[in-house]
Amino acid sequence: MKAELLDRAKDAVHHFCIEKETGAVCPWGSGHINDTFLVEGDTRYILQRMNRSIFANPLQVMENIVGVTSFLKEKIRSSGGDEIRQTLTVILSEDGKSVYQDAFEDCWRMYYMIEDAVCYNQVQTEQDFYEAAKAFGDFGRLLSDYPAETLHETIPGFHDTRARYEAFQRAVEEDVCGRAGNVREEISFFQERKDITSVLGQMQAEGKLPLRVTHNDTKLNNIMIDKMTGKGICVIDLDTVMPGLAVHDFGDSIRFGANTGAEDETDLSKVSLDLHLFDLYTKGFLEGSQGSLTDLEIAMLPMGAKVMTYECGIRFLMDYLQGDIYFKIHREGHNLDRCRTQMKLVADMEKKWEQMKEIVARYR
Ligand code: ADP
Ligand code: GN1
Ligand code: MG
Repeated sequence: MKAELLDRAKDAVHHFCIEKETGAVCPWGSGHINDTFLVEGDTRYILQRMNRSIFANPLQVMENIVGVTSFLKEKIRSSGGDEIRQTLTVILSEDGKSVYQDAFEDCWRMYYMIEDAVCYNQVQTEQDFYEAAKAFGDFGRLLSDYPAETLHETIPGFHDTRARYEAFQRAVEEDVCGRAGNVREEISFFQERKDITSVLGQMQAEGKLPLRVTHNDTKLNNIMIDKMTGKGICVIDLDTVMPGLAVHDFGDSIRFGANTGAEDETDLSKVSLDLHLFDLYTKGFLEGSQGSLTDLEIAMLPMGAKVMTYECGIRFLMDYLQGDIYFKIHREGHNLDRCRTQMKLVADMEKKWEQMKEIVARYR
């Protein structure tokens, strides 16, 4: 990270309504989108510079987050929970806003750090994964009566897989960085499977799959696991809470967490779908959802997993083709490595398709 950005983060800290004396500020976490910092002190905070090329309207993002977290806090309070640890708390800026806008027009926001909790980039124990599943399922259920019409669409067409495919196809044709020639096999892989890009959207358009308030980015590192109890204590990264499909939330967790390798593993022999983890996640997610999903939604969970993996694959490949302008990368070819793990996973899901369906059928 550039020293200049760290200096700006240190400056931003002083524009929030918190105690004057704070400790060190350091880069934090491994998200692909925002610039995240930990602010040390008696009370610890998470400070983020919101990604402004991705979030065209940061104030709308924050309106969603304030709305959803206030709603959740009320539910947590009334069930006797801890509203500071079980959902994010937006710390206001010195002029009472949910963001501080600096001289560069960047928007900074601050939350309490969720203490005594961890998040993982890969499953450490299967129990954690099961608990994450329950918490994500529960998150959807708690928001089932949230007024969806008040939510802004922070990234239009976020999980419109068909539209993502069209954009990918355009990126292949434009080939602005002259990289397409090196990745013909990868491009063909996705083109050959293009039919799956419309399956879920079609079912939604026909009214067969309901639009719900969903998280839309249910990676394992977007949930904090309580160090003492091992429970999924707090769902974080609420930038993309929008109306969406429950099967997408399920699928994105599988894509990331039920992978036997890391999202950016270069040794593809380590990458596969762990059916046992898939089973555990299905169990936990449905327990957390507590009967709020329809039979068809449950039946489509395997499809959610395959589509989300495919979609993420084309997003990584498209970003590689466009010169790595969306996801943060930490090495040359990083997006291509990520794309290849998603391809390997999609192919493995194809092999294990019947087993995935059988597992889900057992929980219906
Ligand atoms: P991105 O959109 O870049 O993924 P996130 O909001 O997910 O940004 O934050 C990045 C990382 O920072 C998370 O994966 C997590 O490790 C950490 N993090 C974010 N918010 C909190 C919080 N309130 N408490 C503890 N850790 C957090
Ligand atoms: C991004 O923000 P983060 O790192 O939790 C992305 C997701 C992708 C994911 C791939 C807003 O998630 O959609 O699935 O990377 N978030 C956004 O790891 O685009
Ligand atoms: Mg994140």
